[in-house]
Amino acid sequence: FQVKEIPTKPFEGQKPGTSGLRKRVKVFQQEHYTENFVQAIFDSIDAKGATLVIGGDGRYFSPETVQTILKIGSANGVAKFIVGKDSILSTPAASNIIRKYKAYGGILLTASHNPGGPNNDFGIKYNVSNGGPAPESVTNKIYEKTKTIQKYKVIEAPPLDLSKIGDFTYGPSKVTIIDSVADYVELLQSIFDFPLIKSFLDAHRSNYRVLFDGLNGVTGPYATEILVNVLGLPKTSVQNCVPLPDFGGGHPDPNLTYAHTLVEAVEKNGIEFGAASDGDGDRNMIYGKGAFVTPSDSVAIIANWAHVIPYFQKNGGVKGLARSMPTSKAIDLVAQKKGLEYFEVPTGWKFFGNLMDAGRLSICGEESFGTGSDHIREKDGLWAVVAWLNIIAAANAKSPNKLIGINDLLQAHYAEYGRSFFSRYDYEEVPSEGANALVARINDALKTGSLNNTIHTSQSTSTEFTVSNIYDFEYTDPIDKSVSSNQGQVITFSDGSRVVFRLSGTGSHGATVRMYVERYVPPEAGPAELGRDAADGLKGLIEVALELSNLKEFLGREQPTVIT
Ligand code: VG1
Ligand code: CO
Repeated sequence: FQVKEIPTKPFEGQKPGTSGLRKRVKVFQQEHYTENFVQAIFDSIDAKGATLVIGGDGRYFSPETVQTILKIGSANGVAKFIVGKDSILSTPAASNIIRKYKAYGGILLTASHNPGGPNNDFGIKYNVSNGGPAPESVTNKIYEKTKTIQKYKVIEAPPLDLSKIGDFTYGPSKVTIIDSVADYVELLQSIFDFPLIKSFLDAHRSNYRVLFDGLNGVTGPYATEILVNVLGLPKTSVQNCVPLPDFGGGHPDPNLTYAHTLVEAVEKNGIEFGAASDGDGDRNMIYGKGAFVTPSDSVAIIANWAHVIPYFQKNGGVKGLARSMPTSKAIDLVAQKKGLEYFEVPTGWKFFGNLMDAGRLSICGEESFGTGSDHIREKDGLWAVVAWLNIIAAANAKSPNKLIGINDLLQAHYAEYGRSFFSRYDYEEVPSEGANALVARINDALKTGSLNNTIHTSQSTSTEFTVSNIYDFEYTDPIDKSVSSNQGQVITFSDGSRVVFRLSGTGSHGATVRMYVERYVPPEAGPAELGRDAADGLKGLIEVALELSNLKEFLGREQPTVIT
């Protein structure tokens, strides 16, 4: 087979962000753009004779890109490709395939929750052999290669039909096209107590209904197999479960703003258990009638109930817990009570991988609707949904006379641990100058100490907040000692509240500023205080955060784009 070398020139800005390279489809469609990035991956790894997994969320431009990766990968010596049928593998499913078949790595075609279609986003992400996103040492190398690339290599072979499962040859390489769903469903069945969940759902057909919304993303076929075929729920338990290349024109992000199809259906029909996942299947939202679980609470509750999940009964139980820095400290309290080790890592799932590989971390989460465990090395939307079903079923097995729902578990958790009121304000696509000026202002206060011990009073609630400290979050990986700096600016207050400012690393263009606010209320405050609406419980702190940062002036925005 002839390997052809195609001359090219570097493109600017091919720097992988929090989770791979994400740009508009039109940017990827420029001549040589996608090829350059794919060759830069192969220039940064040693894939000769290796097995590589390819899959993604099925968004627009995925099938074309699979062919590009086959051409370039084969020319760079990849011995075998394992490809999801029709280029589909959810992010957690791909992580599982890499681990299960001991592949060298994988290339995931996704821009996660960003809208898809010819005028929206596409993305390419490289995962390493543990099944997790490549660490910064690898992504930095890829970026360096994109800056000097002069040529890429291709094999001249006809495009492969991605719709047929089986073993094929492609130039000098082998290709196995696999069922996208089967291995993943088998994995979840080995983790959770499916018989218990099924008997609970069977017994409560009329008074405990489930609705999962795939938001036309990749999870549809996975959720249908698990909920309808394995657990025997009616077909009406799933909606928007056919993956579409443009996600039906929607924004496949499971939060109260974008997952409105779920929220409306749950409210209209009074559904007890609702859930949704994002475009590539790694995020989740748990939302039942009158009960929204914030992701920070969700991971804490799963950790608190881990003993009812068979996976955590094996292998010596739960090892450690972790969260990303901006995520609320609810899970820390669970770790303290249970005497477990716990960690605070920078934003992005790649930072959990080393701890898991070292056997020190079992359950972790991010405030951005990411929850997961060491069963794979990505966050896992359907894992979280089935974890909640497992917990609900177990709680009800101990409560024969009263039906326990999501809200009961939430309130019981607050009564035991107290509640960390948490919210995030996103200011999307703001001018970079404004975003940088905001960062500079906080840095200045950090260096000069000008804000330390200053008292700020919220006008509407008359609450006082005294600044106790400001710092820039830096993380030293406990396993490989690598250091990640500038991971967000944290302002702490004397009552234990905190506000975090961070620039997003996943936007496809423009700057996005995130402001995270957290205020802890102890169990002694009582049910009325603990059960307040989050926006209400955080009102004073949000006012103070906006005032002392001058955010509105710097960004020229009165309101955030999204509040979660
Ligand atoms: C965002 C979230 C982060 C998450 C990342 C990838 O990153 O804040 O918690 O890990 O998206 O999620 P950023 O840098 O924009 O804040 V996904 O579902 O895109 O893989
Ligand atoms: Co995602």
